[in-house]
Amino acid sequence: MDRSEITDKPTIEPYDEPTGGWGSVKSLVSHAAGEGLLASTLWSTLQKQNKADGYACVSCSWAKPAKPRAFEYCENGAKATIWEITPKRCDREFFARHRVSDLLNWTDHELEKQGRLTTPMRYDKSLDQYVPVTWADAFREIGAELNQLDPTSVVFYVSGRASLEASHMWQLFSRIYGSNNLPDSSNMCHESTSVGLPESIGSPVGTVTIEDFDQCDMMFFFGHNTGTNAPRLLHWVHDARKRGVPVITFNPLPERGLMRFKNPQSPIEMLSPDEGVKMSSDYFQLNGGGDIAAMTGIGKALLDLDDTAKAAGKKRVLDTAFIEEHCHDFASFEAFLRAADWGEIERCSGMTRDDLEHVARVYSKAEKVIANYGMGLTQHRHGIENVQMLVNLLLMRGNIGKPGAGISPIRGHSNVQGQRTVGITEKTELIPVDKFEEFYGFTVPKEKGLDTVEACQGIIDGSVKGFVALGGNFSRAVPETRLVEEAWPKMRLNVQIATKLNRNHLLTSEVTYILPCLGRIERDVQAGVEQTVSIEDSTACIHASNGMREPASKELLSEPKIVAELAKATVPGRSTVPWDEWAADYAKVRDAIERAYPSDFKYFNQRFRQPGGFHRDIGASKREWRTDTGKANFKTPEGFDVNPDIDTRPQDVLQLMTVRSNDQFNTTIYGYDDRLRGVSGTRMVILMNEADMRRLGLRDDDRVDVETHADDGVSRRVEDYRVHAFSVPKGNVAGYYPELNALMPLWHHSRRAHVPAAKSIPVRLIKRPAA
Ligand SMILES: Nc1nc2c(c(=O)[nH]1)N[C@H]1C(S)=C(S)[C@@H](COP(=O)(O)OP(=O)(O)OC[C@H]3O[C@@H](n4cnc5c(=O)[nH]c(N)nc54)[C@H](O)[C@@H]3O)O[C@H]1N2
Ligand SMILES: Nc1nc2c(c(=O)[nH]1)N[C@H]1C(S)=C(S)[C@@H](COP(=O)(O)OP(=O)(O)OC[C@H]3O[C@@H](n4cnc5c(=O)[nH]c(N)nc54)[C@H](O)[C@@H]3O)O[C@H]1N2
Ligand SMILES: [Mo]
Repeated sequence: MDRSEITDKPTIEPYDEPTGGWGSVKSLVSHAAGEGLLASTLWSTLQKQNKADGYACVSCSWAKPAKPRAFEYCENGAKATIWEITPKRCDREFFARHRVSDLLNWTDHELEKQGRLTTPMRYDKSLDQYVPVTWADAFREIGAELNQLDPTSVVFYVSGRASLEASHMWQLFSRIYGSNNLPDSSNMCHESTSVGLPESIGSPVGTVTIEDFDQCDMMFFFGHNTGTNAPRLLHWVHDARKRGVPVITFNPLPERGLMRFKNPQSPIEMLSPDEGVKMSSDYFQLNGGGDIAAMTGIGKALLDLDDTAKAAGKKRVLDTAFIEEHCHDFASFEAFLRAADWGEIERCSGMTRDDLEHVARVYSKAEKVIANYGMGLTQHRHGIENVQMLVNLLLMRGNIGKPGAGISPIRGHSNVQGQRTVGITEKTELIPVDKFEEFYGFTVPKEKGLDTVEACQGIIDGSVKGFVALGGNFSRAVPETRLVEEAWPKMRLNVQIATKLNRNHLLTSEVTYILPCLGRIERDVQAGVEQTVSIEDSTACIHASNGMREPASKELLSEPKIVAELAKATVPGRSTVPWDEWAADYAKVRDAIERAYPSDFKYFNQRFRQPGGFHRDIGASKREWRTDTGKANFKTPEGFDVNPDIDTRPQDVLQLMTVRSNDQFNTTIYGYDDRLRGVSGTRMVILMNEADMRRLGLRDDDRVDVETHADDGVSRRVEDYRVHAFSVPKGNVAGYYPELNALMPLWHHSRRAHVPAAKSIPVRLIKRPAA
């Protein structure tokens, strides 16, 4: 049951204030008070957030500049900090008071709200309770259990927060044990990027640095809610707008952050009565899934401009020298653009030809262009094609591999990008197999492991028997909630290394453990010495992170320590990895990372503390194309269809995008307000176009059940949502993740990349009789 609604009188009203501003300050103060956190403690902690001698924020992955602002944090980063340093404790007394079957009726918010986990716990089936266990017993039993299982039937999930050190150790442990089943949250997030960009430009990550943001003369934003999910980036957008740089945004929803912004760190702006800076010079509410069509229109209009320039003997609009020297197969792409039909482009994108031609004209005048994007592009059936299409647009005008320009996937979790860099992947071709085998004297299993979608499939069909998680809330984040939750107890082993209690911990298996760990903001002392960890941000820059707070409990162990102990208990003597030495001194893990990945991590220990961190070696940003053709590849999409394999023609089928509120971090729900969209007091709402409401006989506040439109024999339904008119294109509806994941079919994912297509779920609304 999902009791996400906490007030009887939720409200949904237009929110006209800019992002930042006093609303943001008020929200922070009330969150700190709600957690019982002293304001002085919060402010003294925040002074160190994203500073070279401090800790890397546990919220988003946006870049951390060498010269930080006095307050290099944002409303949502501060909320994440409050949530981690809360004085509340979910301790052994809590578990003694509550049965697991009762806790299963609690909301995500109520569960995490109990505070930090303090003690290792083991599930006791006869009591239906978690009971305390010693670390030694936990490691011994988990090791013995793992050795009873076929390694290929065990999944080692990682959420994107764990450090480079913990992540590198984790994947070695899993592979020595015999499993390449290393899905991570990236599988649900930017995997469309990780598959799409290498094919296009030979780099799995973006090509921009923050210096590029200072120099660009135009920016695109596709499908990213920057004001909520990477708010610090707004400072760079703000600066660019003050320089007169055009920023053109494509998003079905009117997201405040990219409309108006007031810098909460600028007293002058805060005190001025005006409405804040207009962040997007043009904001287009295109159809959900309409991006390929829109980008085709822009590309087609660029060709027209180029034809005209060429005929008049003027400077070409296409960067023909770049295309000639650096690109492969422009001809097929050009043919696709020329053949595309404007009527079809307008219908699929929901934009007019005039608007698309306007965008092309603005783009044709800019010399240094950055294209930013988020889940609005990656979480679709054609997620890869979306990403590659955006690269195509940049390539047409030579906007990759020069200062001030490039492709900018805005990553999610604070170290999700880095985890891939140091070996977290189910694909063995992406890791230095020979080196691991040579350095540590074991044989890396060669068959591909399970990604997130495949792991869910295995849990549902019973072939996955064990699940070990380094953070995250897997069952809640993935599609097909009902089937995954029903199948979970059939597994033999469930081990969750975590900081806060969540629903996945309550899906018990035969043997179930919660292992509480230090958070990144906490001091981590090993062998008497304070340790530093490291993370990679969205711009492929590696930073040090030093914990500063006292640990939430004396019993907590660090993630590297837990991984080392699990490995010692499970695979003793099966490799020469010096687990104890590594757990006692993380600098040694960094040396090991440098040995395995010398070009990215040269002089790792010497460089990672420097302000601003150091950059990885990204070939495409130097116009070295590490692709199959040795050039940047234009990739031609198949067509514009959002749901190519579902018949969405029936009139009552709507396309649901599941998004984050301003009051959550993924499955962590801080509260029930989404201030920037004017929603307060509820998460159980479907935002929809007024014309669709009339057509379907619905009015504001009517109650509906929502059902997935799919012909696969599985029933998927959520109940008792309220509908509300909102500014969203016809045919599209929006609501909140993770509650709506129950509607997402497992097979409904980005083709090839397997990112669940959370932004284009075909649904029907069924009106409930008035209560
Ligand atoms: N405070 C906070 N910060 C976070 C997170 C959080 O939950 N809270 N999560 C972190 C993580 S893991 C991630 S991955 C990122 C996520 O950051 P975002 O990528 O911003 O994620 P979403 O909230 O899913 O929002 C996606 C945006 O895409 C738009 N959109 C939906 N469908 C389409 C479409 O078809 N086309 C276009 N052009 N736009 C579309 C939506 O309206 C929305 O504005 O944020 C990270 N940072
Ligand atoms: N429908 C829909 N589904 C989605 C998405 C969507 O937009 N729509 N977005 C997808 C995306 S982009 C992502 S990234 C996934 C997120 O999926 P996950 O990364 O699995 O989920 P989180 O909610 O970030 O995980 C929260 C839990 O992590 C634990 N935790 C927090 N800090 C730490 C720490 O320092 N160490 C450890 N060990 N544990 C810690 C806490 O116990 C907390 O309960 O969800 C995906 N699912
Ligand atoms: Mo993510």
